[in-house]
Amino acid sequence: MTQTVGDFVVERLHSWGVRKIFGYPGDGINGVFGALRRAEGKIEFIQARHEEMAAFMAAAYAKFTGKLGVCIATSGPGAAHLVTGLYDAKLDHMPVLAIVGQQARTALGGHYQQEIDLPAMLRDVAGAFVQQGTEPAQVRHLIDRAIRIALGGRTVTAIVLPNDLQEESYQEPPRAHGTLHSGVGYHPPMTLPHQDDLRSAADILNDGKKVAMLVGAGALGATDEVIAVADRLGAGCAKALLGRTALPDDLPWVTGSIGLLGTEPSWAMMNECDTLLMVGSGFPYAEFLPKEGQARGVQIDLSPEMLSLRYPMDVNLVGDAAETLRALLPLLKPQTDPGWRKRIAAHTDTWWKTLEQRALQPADPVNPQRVVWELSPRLPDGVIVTSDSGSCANWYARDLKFRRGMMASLSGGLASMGAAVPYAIAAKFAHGDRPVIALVGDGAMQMNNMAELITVAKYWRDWVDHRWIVCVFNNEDLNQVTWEQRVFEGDPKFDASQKIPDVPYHLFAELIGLKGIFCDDPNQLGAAWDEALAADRPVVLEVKTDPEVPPLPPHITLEQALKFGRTVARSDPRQGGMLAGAARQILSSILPGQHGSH
Ligand SMILES: Cc1ncc(C[n+]2csc(CCOP(=O)(O)OP(=O)(O)O)c2C)c(N)n1
Ligand SMILES: [Mg+2]
Repeated sequence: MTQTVGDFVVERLHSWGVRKIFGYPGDGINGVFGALRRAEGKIEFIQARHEEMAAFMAAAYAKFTGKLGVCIATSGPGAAHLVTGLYDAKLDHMPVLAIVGQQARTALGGHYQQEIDLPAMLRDVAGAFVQQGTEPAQVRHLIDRAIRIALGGRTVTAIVLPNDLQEESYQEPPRAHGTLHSGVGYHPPMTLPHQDDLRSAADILNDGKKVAMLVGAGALGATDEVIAVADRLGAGCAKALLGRTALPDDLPWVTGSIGLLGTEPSWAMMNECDTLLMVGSGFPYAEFLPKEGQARGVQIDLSPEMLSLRYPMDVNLVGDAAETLRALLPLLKPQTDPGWRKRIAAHTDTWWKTLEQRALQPADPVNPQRVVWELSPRLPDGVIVTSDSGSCANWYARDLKFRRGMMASLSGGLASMGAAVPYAIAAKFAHGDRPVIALVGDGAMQMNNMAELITVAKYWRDWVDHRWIVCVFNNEDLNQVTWEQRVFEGDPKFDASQKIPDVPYHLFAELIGLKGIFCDDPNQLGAAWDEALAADRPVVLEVKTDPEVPPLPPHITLEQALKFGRTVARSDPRQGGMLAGAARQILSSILPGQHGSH
């Protein structure tokens, strides 16, 4: 049989090392799906319930493997569904290729069914490279360029393939004017700053008496190097959300997360430092970094576009985190005064006790912090944890104590709801031998994560390790927004917008052949986690949590406190419970060791 363009696409992807594609079919892309079938498993197709979920999976697959993520969808609605997941990849700098179908070349421009201007639609999200194929001899360089640009630029690219083109016989480009003869392959460079610039950076860091470090996703592969540099400088280190596992949380000088979902010691360290060393992070909120002029700064990032963006740095280094820190280390003088680091460690130690106090506060019925607090010591070695956007991201950011060798991620830059389950599915396709745990709010569950449990039911038997758990925080509320409205806007809870139906998530799990566990007793949480982790199949652990426990930022400004006060003065429908919840949380942070009034 002659090779079709579809066959060639599959063959070329295989030559590039692609072994898994996440997606959903349709007649706009049938020519490639036929080719996938004919290729007999050379590339595994993973069927999601929705194209957006397939794009989240491709993004997460890239995050958890370091390889290209690939997603595929049909023309029109299928391609449009991909877009949010593609933005997730783009904002978190993940290499993802989207392959989408299109109506036949002969129909384009004809207001044809399912015809939308896909290159125009994809222009922003896949702006680094988006092309619609028109000729068989063009397809080779479209694939080669789309993949190389995605990998080289750590970004999203897209190829649009009209369905009649996919069915045509493939032709290699003839040796003629107006043709391209591209090839396969890409190896990322070792990126290292010049020695002079490293010395300038070292001078600043050596001058520092109180060095604060901030590491992000770019430092995930540089754990040893970050530790070595921090030890040499006597520094403390905070972690941006996507760099949550860059450092284990049992090191005393690791202050944990930073930002709205961050910790008090991170906040204090940034306010008191005289020097800032930022590595591989695009952490967005400048108000959590030192005040301008307070600290001298050095930043290391692979991408020049991320340098000196949130804080005006004295030295901006373009480089790979591990290599650059390794090259910097011999230029750094050991810090002789242990005082700064001791202070950070003491504050961090107190903070962990505060978190425990907060987690153990009584609630109605279960304190959501305690759900994560109880999970923390039970995290299995090598676990991959994902979180959705919502109040559980606070507990994910603050309360989990990650150890070395674990992985974790969420939709960081886009902070989209609905990513935790597809991320957790992709984690299994990336590392089938590792246990996976997803933390998800009930709103995000209803939005799309619930349907994606059907994908879990379809595939879990293929996974070497069957431990796959989604923990649902059933608070019948879009709680993160409820609290944002209260604290930042001074608005009371708006039931029409915030309240969501109570759904028996654990029973849905049972209905589709997974295990369901329900917990509404804080004293049973530990046993519930143990049961989930010992199960012989994927589990939905549904916990009935209290929406009146505030996901408080690490510090509350006076202005916010005043707005909060005004909210309470107006009639919030949950005034009593909320006040009690907030008071308990605040009291337990001010007076660690004391329990707030119930
Ligand atoms: C796609 C999308 N829509 C809306 C939002 C805004 N948003 C952020 S968190 C949140 C509420 C999430 O509710 P739920 O999943 O129930 O978690 P909870 O905060 O109640 O724990 C909303 C609406 C978003 N981040 N993403
Ligand atoms: Mg909720």
